[in-house]
Amino acid sequence: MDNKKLLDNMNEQYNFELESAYIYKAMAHWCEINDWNGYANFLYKQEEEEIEHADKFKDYLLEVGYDVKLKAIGEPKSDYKDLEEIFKAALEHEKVVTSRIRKLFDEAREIGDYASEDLLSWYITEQVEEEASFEAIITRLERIDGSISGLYIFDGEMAQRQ
Ligand code: OFO
Repeated sequence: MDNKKLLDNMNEQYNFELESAYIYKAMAHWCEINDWNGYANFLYKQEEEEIEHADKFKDYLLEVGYDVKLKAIGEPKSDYKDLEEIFKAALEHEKVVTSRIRKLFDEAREIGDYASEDLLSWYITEQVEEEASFEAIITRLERIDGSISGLYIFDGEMAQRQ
């Protein structure tokens, strides 16, 4: 592992964050199509957050003189059974992100790249929040257990995410 390889891997993660945004956008579309506008709002905000995560990598890579590259993004899953399936898929996705970030952090540490390590530690903290937020939603949906009135009340709360 050298610095160039680490930056290549961070460029991959830049693209992966954009892919995350695309996945959440598709989930939000499913919610809107199924008239769950509050859950859709939450997921569109999540999409925006992923773009911010992506841009943080992009800004850093440009700052250190790396030739940032965009890659093709695959078609995201668009067919879901219900809201629980969506948010469980989101949590699983976040777990993948967490393991990728940890791997990058280990690589930065291994080569003594303090600046990259510092940037990646921000993402490590952010991932704790990301996973906790989806876990809380899943717990709530499990408690609601398919009750339409419960789902509507929660939809109203999800509409509040700024
Ligand atoms: Fe959802 O944390 Fe970025 O990808």
